[in-house]
Amino acid sequence: MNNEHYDASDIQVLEGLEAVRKRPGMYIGSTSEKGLHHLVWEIVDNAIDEALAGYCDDIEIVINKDGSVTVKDDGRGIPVEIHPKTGISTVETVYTVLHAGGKFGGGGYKVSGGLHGVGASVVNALSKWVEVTVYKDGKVNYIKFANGGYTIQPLKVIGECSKDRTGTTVTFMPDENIFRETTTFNYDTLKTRVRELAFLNKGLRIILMDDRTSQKDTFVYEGGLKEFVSYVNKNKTPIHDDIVYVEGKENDISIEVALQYNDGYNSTVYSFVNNIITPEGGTHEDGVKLALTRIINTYAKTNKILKDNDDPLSGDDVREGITMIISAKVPEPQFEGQTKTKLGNSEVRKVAASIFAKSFERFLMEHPNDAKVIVEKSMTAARARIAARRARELTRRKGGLEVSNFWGKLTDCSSKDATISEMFIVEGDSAAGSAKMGRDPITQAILPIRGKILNVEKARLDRVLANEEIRTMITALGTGIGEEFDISKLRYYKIIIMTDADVDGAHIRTLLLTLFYRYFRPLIEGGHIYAAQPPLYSIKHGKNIKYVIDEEERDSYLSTLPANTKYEIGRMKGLGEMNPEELRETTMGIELRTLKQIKMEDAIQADEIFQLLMGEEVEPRRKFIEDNALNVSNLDV
Ligand code: 0RA
Repeated sequence: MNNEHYDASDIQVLEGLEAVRKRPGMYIGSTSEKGLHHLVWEIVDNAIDEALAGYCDDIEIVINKDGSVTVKDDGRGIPVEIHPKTGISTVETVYTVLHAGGKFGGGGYKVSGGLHGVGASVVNALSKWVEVTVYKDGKVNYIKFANGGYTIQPLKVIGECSKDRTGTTVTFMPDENIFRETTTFNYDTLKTRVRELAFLNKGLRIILMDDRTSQKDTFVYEGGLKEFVSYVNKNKTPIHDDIVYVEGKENDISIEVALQYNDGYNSTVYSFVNNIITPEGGTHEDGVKLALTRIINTYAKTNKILKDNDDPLSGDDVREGITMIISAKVPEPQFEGQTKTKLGNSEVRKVAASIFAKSFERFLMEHPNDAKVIVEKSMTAARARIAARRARELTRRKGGLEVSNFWGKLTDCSSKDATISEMFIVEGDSAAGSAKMGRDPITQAILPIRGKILNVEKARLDRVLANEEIRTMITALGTGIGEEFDISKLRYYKIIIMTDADVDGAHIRTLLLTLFYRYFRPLIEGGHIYAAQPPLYSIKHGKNIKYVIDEEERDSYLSTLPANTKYEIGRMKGLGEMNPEELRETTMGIELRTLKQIKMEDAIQADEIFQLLMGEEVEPRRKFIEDNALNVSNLDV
């Protein structure tokens, strides 16, 4: 450390970074793989801000051979002159003073990065070393930090460059003492987000490179959100050709929307604020949805498609089969909601609604054929909604969504405490029989299902509700479905899918996951859905028998046995062939079982994969299977 360079005020600065190192989770969410990748986004956000301000067209992100990451932009370059408040260069200030980011840029800077946006100094605090090079005014400026933010080389000019060359290049090496799980960057994780950022910032070119593997991708979308919608719809069948595209700005709030309808029944709406996804929606999304419903109703009435005594089309009706992406840029976003991902600024609702309404109304007038298809789709959805309501009212009179022989199907647990209760959804009657005898009757309920349930990806709500098997499940879960879903009524905190370890079992599990994803998503988000892991092999040696769930576990267990041990490996058959004790010991009992918790990291990717695996289009599915077949071992025939 260069002592001469530090004075009393620097002590405070370093205390700030020390606070980041003590509680990294407060600044980057966690120190897991996700938190590690967050470092890249903090740096990239700064470059994107420079792009949004109109000074930068190209961003390059490189995973270097040594595992560090470089982010290079062609913006104006971080200011290098002495900062009046700190007495050190502005670039050093930005990298060493917590929360310095926006304040030092002056008016208007820092639109993006709304959620965490704490920036460069946090990355510095959590890195082994950071190098920053600024190209500006014909000079190449260089500064280096190490060991969590200490300046080991104060800013100095190390060369000259052409007067028109400007920009900032940052390289950082994450600190393995902070990121104890992993410090290895994942190319595909970066790629997904980089593609999204390119969609969200039209015309911006982002190059992603991996020097470890020589992979490289360039993302630039002149069409912005319009191309984002095409991308999301790539495995769906659109019902009109022209994508609706709206862009506008009022009172410093920019709104951009693109949408297109497909022949499916799901509504896929993604909204963003300052480039950050808002899974809980908020005022920007509300405004656009309100306007969509209003304009379609007005159009349907004016054109006498909707009669005077018809019920108006509901929000759900006009969003059936829609793919819509909303991107708002808001100067001072306020985030609310459980996960702080819901936009709260009330002024945005009106701006979003008015900008969208004007353009969408015009789109419908100028594209009468598209308008007709869209309105008719909404009308059909409304009819199905009314039919579904009648079906529900009918069954409700018989008592809830109850199915005639429901209580004969479910073997409930005796505890009424949902937090300790588990429901096993079990494939096949004989497996369910063993499960009933092998369970803990106080906390474990058994619901048998017979083979393949309805694929809800290809059915509308009325058909889903008419399906016996699914109704049994809804009654058992207790939460209700669709508009009536209420998580506080959940009867089991763990819902465990228990299917055979073969292809049919995997298919049934996927069908169940599709149902949970489309109709009970909060159960996935809340971590309530699990997959049981029935063993694939048994290893007998002497009097011992050990069950393992895959080849890897088998081999690692075998390697622990003394060299001359005699053992016998058995391939387990289906769940139905295990006796109750085996089932309890290997798969159900909380002492020895392993459960896989089903998680959803990225809603956009999850949607894509469900559509691909379960949707109407066959060709993309065939291709996916072909591309992935080599990754699959152990295919039962
Ligand atoms: C504030 C003011 C100016 C540039 C920047 C910030 C800036 C910051 C970053 C961070 C990464 N890349 C960046 N590029 C620019 C303008 C300074 C001037 O006009 O001299």
